[in-house]
Amino acid sequence: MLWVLLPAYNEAANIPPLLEGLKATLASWPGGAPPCTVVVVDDGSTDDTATAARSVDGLEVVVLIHDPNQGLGAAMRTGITHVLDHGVDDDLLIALDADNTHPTSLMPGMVAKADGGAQLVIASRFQPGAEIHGLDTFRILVSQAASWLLRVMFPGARDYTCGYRCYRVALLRWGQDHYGDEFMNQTGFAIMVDILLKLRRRARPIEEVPLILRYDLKQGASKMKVAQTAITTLRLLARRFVGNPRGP
Ligand SMILES: Nc1nc2c(ncn2[C@@H]2O[C@H](COP(=O)(O)OP(=O)(O)OP(=O)(O)O)[C@@H](O)[C@H]2O)c(=O)[nH]1
Ligand SMILES: [Mg+2]
Repeated sequence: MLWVLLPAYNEAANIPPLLEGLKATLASWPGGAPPCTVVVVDDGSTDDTATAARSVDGLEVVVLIHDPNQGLGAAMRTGITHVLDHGVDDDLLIALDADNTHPTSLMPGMVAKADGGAQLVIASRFQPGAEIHGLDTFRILVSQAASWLLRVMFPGARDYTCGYRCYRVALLRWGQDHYGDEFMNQTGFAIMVDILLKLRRRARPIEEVPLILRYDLKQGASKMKVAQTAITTLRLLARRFVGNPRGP
């Protein structure tokens, strides 16, 4: 069974086209699609994100509500906890941004790699064949710098910050059992790096597929606070690097 997790903050305009894309992906899945449940975490949106998430027929969609807004990390924690509570170890969880920048057409390739034995598959901007449409040069440079720094400090992956990932539920359950409350304790964007650092040895070898980033399809302005996220993430890396993180 496939769980699709969408953390969503003011994504009412982006969720319907994303879910229509998911329906098309499932309909044309090579060899037939796995049963799929979508989990949308509406993170205290002030628009109609929850209504938009329920507006598409033909998909099983669970909407979990945060009120008020708690941040991407808290939204991920709520969604992953729901899947751990309702799914089984053999299930797969694909998380992606709800702003329609991550094409669902990459999912069959990610699931094929997971079925081939990978416990963690990342849609990566740093694999041959990756394409970035519509993102400004500054953001591209920041993500390249982050990738370079993280690869040097914590080898094992190339794209540490992209949220488009496929996890075997057993791997997430291991993280929950091993780290307890610390597993998903980052409330903001830093959760993406943090989870990866916590799982990376257990998940080895992490596989990546080339990401096609469709930033040009995103409706609405960027909500990412680049400077604040960079500072929080750098602090986290320093702590992890110096503090000898727990892990196998
Ligand atoms: N910004 C923001 N996003 C959140 C929050 N909670 C959940 N999200 C969702 O987290 C995902 C990633 O956020 P994005 O704003 O797309 O982050 P990004 O892709 O790094 O940057 P932009 O696309 O430029 O905004 C999206 O699906 C958001 O809707 C929150 O509190 N703030
Ligand atoms: Mg985005």
